[in-house]
Amino acid sequence: MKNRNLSAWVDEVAQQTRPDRVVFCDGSEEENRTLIQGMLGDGTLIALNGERYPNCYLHRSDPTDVARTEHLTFICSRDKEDAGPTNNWMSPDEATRKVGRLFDGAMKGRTMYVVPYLMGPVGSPSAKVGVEITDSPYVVASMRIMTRMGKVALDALGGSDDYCRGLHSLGDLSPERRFVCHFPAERLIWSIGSGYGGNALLGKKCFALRIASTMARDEGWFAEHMLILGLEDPEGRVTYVCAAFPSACGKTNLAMLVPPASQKGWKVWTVGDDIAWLRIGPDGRLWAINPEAGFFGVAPGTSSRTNPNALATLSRSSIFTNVALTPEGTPWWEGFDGPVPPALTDWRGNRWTPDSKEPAAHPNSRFTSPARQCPSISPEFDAPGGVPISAIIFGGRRARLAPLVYEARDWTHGVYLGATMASETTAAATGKVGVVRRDPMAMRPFCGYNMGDYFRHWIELGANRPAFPKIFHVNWFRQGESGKFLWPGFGENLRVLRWIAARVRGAAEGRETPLGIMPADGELDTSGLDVNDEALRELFAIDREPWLEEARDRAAFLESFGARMPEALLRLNQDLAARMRA
Ligand code: SAT
Ligand code: MN
Repeated sequence: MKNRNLSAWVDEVAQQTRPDRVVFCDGSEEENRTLIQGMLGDGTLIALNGERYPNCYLHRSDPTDVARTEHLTFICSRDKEDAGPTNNWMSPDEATRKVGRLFDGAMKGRTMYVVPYLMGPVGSPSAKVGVEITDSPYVVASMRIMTRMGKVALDALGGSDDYCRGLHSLGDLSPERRFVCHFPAERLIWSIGSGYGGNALLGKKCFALRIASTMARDEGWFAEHMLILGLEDPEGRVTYVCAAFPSACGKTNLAMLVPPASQKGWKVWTVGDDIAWLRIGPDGRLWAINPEAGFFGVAPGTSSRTNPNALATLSRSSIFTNVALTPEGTPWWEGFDGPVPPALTDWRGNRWTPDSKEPAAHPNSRFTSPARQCPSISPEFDAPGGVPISAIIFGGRRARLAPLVYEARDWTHGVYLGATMASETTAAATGKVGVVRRDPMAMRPFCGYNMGDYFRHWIELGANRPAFPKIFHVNWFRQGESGKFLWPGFGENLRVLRWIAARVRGAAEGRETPLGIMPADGELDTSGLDVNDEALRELFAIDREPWLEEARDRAAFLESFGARMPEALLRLNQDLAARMRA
């Protein structure tokens, strides 16, 4: 290997972990075929029906290892304050003693794969190289879908030592010895004891969000948990939008939205479904790239009604994790098209019938598919400079309180809306589902440093930037008194995107409210929808008492950051309470 720094690190890791064999991955077809053959041989993968799902495989993870484990995820900065109150912190010394040691001999009897990967389009000034060392062939095959992996990354790296190091081992898969540690100062990640998603595919949450967010702070850009889409209007003009929702709140569905028949001439182009790296361009605008090359999407609920583009994307060359299996050898999950099959094999490999108490697919089961297979993939997907962003949307899953859509009064107010986001928890992380938690910018589990500093970075980077995006807040999930969703969601969300694009282009007036700017009468197209005037009123209702309660809750959250919290956000929260009282 040409890169001396990299070969020295690989040697050092091999000496510690003691693998039987070391394989340097080049990302080729042939290498991938060999890996897949090996995994079919030892049961790590099950081949799916080759006629209906060509080149597709099912992987069943350990039943204790099915989601990200936030309580075992650590930021290992020297100073505890730099991790902040939303992160778990471990000192670098303790990490070395407690976690580093677990790698001693961890790869005995296994193959150690060295996986160079590029985050971002080839040739992009925003792209960054990472190298993951892993003993999981499933991780290698997944990284090949999720990133630009192999030779292309080594070429981009050349002789440089400018790359993010990630060391991953399955260890013994015991939750007692499971840790995901991040060392932002060293751009280093240690992950042991899990083979699952964001715990093990280190390019994704660990590098592209936690480590990259600290790099972005230092270098003056943003690494965000956001989808990127282009909304094309009937005149052919495309408005690019980023949106931050917490895990499993519909980012993939929105990014791949298919306009309903009523929305003639409109089209959504998918640039990314999970992560955006945003930089200030020479024109003073924010330009976004998607650092990833694939989708790691939530399977349950994906159907030709909710996301036909995802169904088309995952129908070939994909890896499924913890979904159910039909007798025909095709994947299945709750919410899939058609009637529920009379008999299935569930995600654990057991026989399942519609009478079974547990779901057939794990609620956080996933598909891993190449982005280029998506029918709505943007022609700009590989553009080295990215796409210019006109709007940033924050949102969460909230049964009450938050209106369908409103716009921030200015950039700092927009940062306030992001900083005070809250959402009901989902199955994407272990823990209780459905409890409201504060999840600023959908980054709470993914910000690699003190979020007080993160908010300051947001405020400062956007100060005096007239060409920066406008900021909006949406909530597709508001329910009426009876518990029924007030808004149809999915493809009909296009109508909300249209209002946002109109605001950005100066083609909608909006109306001032104590929360921000909402659509003026008639500006949100609801023609042909089953949303009556009463439902529309409820969707935009501002209930004073609950909002005063909310402002108190926000104050407590903002104050938990102490002196690190920018004054401006505290003032905006007092301002909200004052407007509600008025
Ligand atoms: O498991 S992942 O962290 O990759 C997916 C998610 O939680 O968004
Ligand atoms: Mn995500």
